[in-house]
Amino acid sequence: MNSPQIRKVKIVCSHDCPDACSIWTTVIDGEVKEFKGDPDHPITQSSLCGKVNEYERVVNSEDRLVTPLKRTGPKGEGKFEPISWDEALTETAERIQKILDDFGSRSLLQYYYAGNMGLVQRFCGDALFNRLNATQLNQNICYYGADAGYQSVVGSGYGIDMEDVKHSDVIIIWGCNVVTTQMHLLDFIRQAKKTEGGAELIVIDPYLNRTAKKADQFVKIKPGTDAVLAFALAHEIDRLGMNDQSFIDAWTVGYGEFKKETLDRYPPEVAEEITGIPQETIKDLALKIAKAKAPVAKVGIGLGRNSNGAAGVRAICCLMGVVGSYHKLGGGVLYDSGCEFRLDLNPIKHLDWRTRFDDEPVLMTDLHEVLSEDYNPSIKFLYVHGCNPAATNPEQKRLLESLSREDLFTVVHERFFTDTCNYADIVLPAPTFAEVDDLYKSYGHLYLQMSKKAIEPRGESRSNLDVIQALGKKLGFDDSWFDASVEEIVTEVIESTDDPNFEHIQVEDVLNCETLRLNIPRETPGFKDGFKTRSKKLEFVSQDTSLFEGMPSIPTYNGDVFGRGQDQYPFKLITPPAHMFLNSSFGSDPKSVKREKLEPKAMIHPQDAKELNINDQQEIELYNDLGSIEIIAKVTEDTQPSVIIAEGTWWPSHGIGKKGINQLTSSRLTDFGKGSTFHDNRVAVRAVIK
Ligand SMILES: Nc1nc2c(c(=O)[nH]1)N[C@H]1C(S)=C(S)[C@@H](COP(=O)(O)OP(=O)(O)OC[C@H]3O[C@@H](n4cnc5c(=O)[nH]c(N)nc54)[C@H](O)[C@@H]3O)O[C@H]1N2
Ligand SMILES: Nc1nc2c(c(=O)[nH]1)N[C@H]1C(S)=C(S)[C@@H](COP(=O)(O)OP(=O)(O)OC[C@H]3O[C@@H](n4cnc5c(=O)[nH]c(N)nc54)[C@H](O)[C@@H]3O)O[C@H]1N2
Ligand code: SF4
Ligand SMILES: [Mo]
Repeated sequence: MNSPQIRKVKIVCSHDCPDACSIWTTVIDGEVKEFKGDPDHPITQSSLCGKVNEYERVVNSEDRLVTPLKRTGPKGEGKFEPISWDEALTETAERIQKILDDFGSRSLLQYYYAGNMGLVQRFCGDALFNRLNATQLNQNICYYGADAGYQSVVGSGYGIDMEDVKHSDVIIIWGCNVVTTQMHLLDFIRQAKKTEGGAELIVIDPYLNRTAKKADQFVKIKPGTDAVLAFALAHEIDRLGMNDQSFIDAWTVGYGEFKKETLDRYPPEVAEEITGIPQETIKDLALKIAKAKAPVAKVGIGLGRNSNGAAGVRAICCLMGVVGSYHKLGGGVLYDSGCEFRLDLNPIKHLDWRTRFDDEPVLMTDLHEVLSEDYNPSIKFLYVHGCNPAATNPEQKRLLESLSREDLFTVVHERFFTDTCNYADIVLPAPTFAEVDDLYKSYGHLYLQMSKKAIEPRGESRSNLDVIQALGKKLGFDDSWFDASVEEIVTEVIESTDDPNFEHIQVEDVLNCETLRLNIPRETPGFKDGFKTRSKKLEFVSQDTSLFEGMPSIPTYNGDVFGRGQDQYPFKLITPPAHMFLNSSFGSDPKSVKREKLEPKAMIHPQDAKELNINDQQEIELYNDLGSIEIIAKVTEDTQPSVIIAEGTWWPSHGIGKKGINQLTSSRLTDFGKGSTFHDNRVAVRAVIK
């Protein structure tokens, strides 16, 4: 008997998570058997999250799609039969050609997101769809609100290296469930706590999430009122004369006006009324921030998913400026490092192939409308990859109706048969990240890393690049790009990138899959040499309001914008991620589903439960103008009165009555930045009597 062939291969996790972990896989006789965190990666440091630990169960799952499929029943019903790749690609290409001839390029839409964060696999579809001049997509589903709030004050640049959080003495996690959504930050928080004096960890959130359970202080805030808390903290710091005036004078603009127009209106007693936080707590917190040597605010993307989301993040960025935290090692605002990876992606996306720029890209959050019958131009061809809109998009009821349109030809490229596949005409099988080559940046840390496949794609699955190239060739395109390998494309990306952060990065090192830190000095505050705004200063008052449509020049709070006039729906509904899912990924993985207690739940406060005669574990109905769902109640003081928390974007098909939480979420946008508002919904609640 031959002895087994054992190989260890270093790869990168492709899930939409800021940690972009480096992983050692063990391959035995061509099958992946083990996933271990890379001990040498400065962020991964040997550990993987519960989702990707034992990821061999996902790669080797019996549920993986392994052949192309063609629909045989009505849309939505899920009846399919296997077909060959040649049939699938030929039919898809013929459809594209016919639609182009009959309706023009505006009728084609590529719909994708970050199911695979690898730069080549994620963005390669752009090359083909730019070539075809298809309708463009504005990818606003995730972070646009928070981003706009951040950029309006400090510009597009990282504020602090996540590794430097170890130098902070007051760590405020503000609207971010780090334990679940960015777990490797915890290592640096632990280090900060271990130093002499020990850092204090404060969590500000509407509910006691997993991170809040680990905090020294938990501040339970009414949803959407963060701007007011930040203003009141700054107000109090200013009243005590503890603002950092020399920082303000040297590095900021507009403080006087900001103080007069905004801060003066929000003393702690006014803020108590709006935020639900006792004024003593606000004063105590203000003192902690003012006295801290290096206070840091870790701002979550989730914080931005509110009608006041951009204003909230903006106010926090201003608050941290009042105490000059940005120039203190370990201090500042920790938000997103993705902006530092200014790679030239044209070799992947080929925007230069597009010749038509005459219409506004459609918003991801409007997909339900864009695919509807009366939308102009009528979309006739939809190509979905790296996302599961039937589960993760807002206005689910209307979206599923739109996806059911018989005159819409839909192709879904997927690893698993998701709910979106139910609405496809053709389903194509995709590999996991263990089966493809790619280049990865991160939106949490500052390391670039390439990953090369550990095993061949399972079954007949083919990578995004492979499928897009094959489809392009069927459509008659013969540029060399349609034959290029991932390595060749990555080489071109690195060679054509002209940015100081990449100055020292060599193509050979990238291709050798080394973990490469950007050329950003260690232990140095992010904005040491100036902010990334046009004025180079921190802008308490915006010097360029044209940056974001609808942005007022001075930070403001607009009240409960969404709730106004919705008294018939007295509860606020927040829908944050589940610990064991990644958006809707892992939604069909038995280990994850078991750890998430098998079914979707909605947290409701005991006070409300009593009033509505709702018992723990009882079925309840949540409803509003958009839709309704039945869900199991979890009666708990972790939430607050009038606030329902439903963790996890479960697949609709796994919910009672096959309806998901996004039946209740809307396509309303943030105050500015055009972000999604998944955490700002109004619903009514009633017990289901059986
Ligand atoms: N395990 C896991 N990890 C993930 C994901 C996942 O689904 N599962 N998703 C990934 C993706 S795509 C993203 S974008 C990130 C998102 O990760 P985060 O930035 O952590 O954002 P969310 O988890 O959406 O929300 C974080 C917290 O914001 C709180 N929040 C909601 N509204 C408000 C408010 O008005 N004020 C305050 N102060 N807090 C509020 C929520 O209650 C929640 O606890 O996580 C990534 N990581
Ligand atoms: N209610 C509510 N809804 C939300 C959110 C929320 O907090 N609450 N969060 C929102 C946010 S922040 C985001 S980012 C979106 C994310 O929503 P989606 O972008 O839909 O993300 P996932 O649900 O993880 O779906 C990713 C899909 O990509 C597939 N995939 C993975 N790798 C590949 C590959 O290489 N090729 C192909 N073709 N497919 C692949 C996976 O199998 C998976 O089904 O959801 C949003 N929806
Ligand atoms: S999902 Fe995030 S934490 Fe888990 S392995 Fe992937 S990158 Fe790491
Ligand atoms: Mo996201």
